[in-house]
Amino acid sequence: MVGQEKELSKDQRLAWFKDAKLGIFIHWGIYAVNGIDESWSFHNGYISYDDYMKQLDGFTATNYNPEYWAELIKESGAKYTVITTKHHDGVALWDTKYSDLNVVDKTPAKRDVLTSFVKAARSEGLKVGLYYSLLDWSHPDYPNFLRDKKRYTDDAKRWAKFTKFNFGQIEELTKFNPDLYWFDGDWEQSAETWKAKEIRDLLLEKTPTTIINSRLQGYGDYATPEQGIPITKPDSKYWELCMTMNNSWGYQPNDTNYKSVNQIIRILVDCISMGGNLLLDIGPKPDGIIPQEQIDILKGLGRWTNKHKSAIYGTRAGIPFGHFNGYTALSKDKTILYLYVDNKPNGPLLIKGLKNKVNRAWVVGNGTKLKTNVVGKLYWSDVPGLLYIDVPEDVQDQDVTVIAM
Ligand code: JFZ
Repeated sequence: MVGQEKELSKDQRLAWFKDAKLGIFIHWGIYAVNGIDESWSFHNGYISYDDYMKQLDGFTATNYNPEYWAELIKESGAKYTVITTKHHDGVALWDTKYSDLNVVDKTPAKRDVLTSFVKAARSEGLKVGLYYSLLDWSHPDYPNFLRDKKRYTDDAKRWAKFTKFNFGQIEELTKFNPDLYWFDGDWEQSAETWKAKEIRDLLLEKTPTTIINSRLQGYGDYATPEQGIPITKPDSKYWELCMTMNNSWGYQPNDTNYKSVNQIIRILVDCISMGGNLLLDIGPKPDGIIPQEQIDILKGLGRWTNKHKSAIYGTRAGIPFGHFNGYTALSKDKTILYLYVDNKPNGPLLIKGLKNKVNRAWVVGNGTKLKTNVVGKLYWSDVPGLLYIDVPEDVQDQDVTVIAM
């Protein structure tokens, strides 16, 4: 049609996402004040709604340094970041004109903390994703409120008012031109009730390059398996595992059950080997300080990702498990096979049954050429039956050694 751009294909829009492999999720909200579950704590009755909302008075953002956040996220090796612009509690991090339940009007922070983060993240070259809860347990025209307590059922007028509000806030977010939308809370209504298709159309009209997660009732672009390590490859070309560092999304000082850097690297490698991304969550304090344990994890990850760039970004899922006792991935052009060695090998690595000729093997991050020993090579072929690779101790990584071949 004349004067109309052809819509970008899904593959074009998701190309950067497919290559990104690591993103950092940020759950920042008033729940960090008491260090309790985001939104769910009042929904499930662990705290009254009014007491939950008293946390507004403690959200100061006094030490909030969005440039530092962005630097740290970049340093971790992440290519994108997703921030909670509004969780189920309805408290917006930006200066929304559709409700005064936002950190500008209702907290001592007294300012929009979202705009500055988006700007800082973009200047670090990070793609920016906005998390937005479709359901809003604070809005007087939203039907569900506390568990077992409903405001109304079947009131088309009130739902229409809520829909107008929801589209208003979503339209405000489109002004950021997000690279990604991360919807949540879709399970309480149907696609038709949310007007999920209209939401999708609006987002793509405003930002034709944007991508949308799966929690938009079937109108998303990629799958979002949550927590629990994906045991098998998700049935989707594009996916992202989102995961906490401890057991909480937001800041909870009592939760000290952090995974080690080594564990997180192995989970990242698990995702990479299956062609997906890891979206790793941090939960800053109400004053904007990122807890030290989380900083240490981001930096620890950064040490490993920085050393192994070629074996992370732009890679594709690896070969079937039967060939190698560990995780593998392939380069985009499928000429390089990466082996992730997540324990100290007690002898040479064994790769079996490859159908390709192996020219050389080396250690990613320091380039050391490795000795290979082919056993069982067929007389009429260059293809090895059993291929042994020696990985001397002094070239091994403290966490996961990566061999390229
Ligand atoms: C949602 C939120 O309710 C939660 O507070 C947090 O923000 C998390 C990232 O997302 O929780 C979900 C959503 C979907 C599933 C599980 C928890 N799910 O599909 O299994």
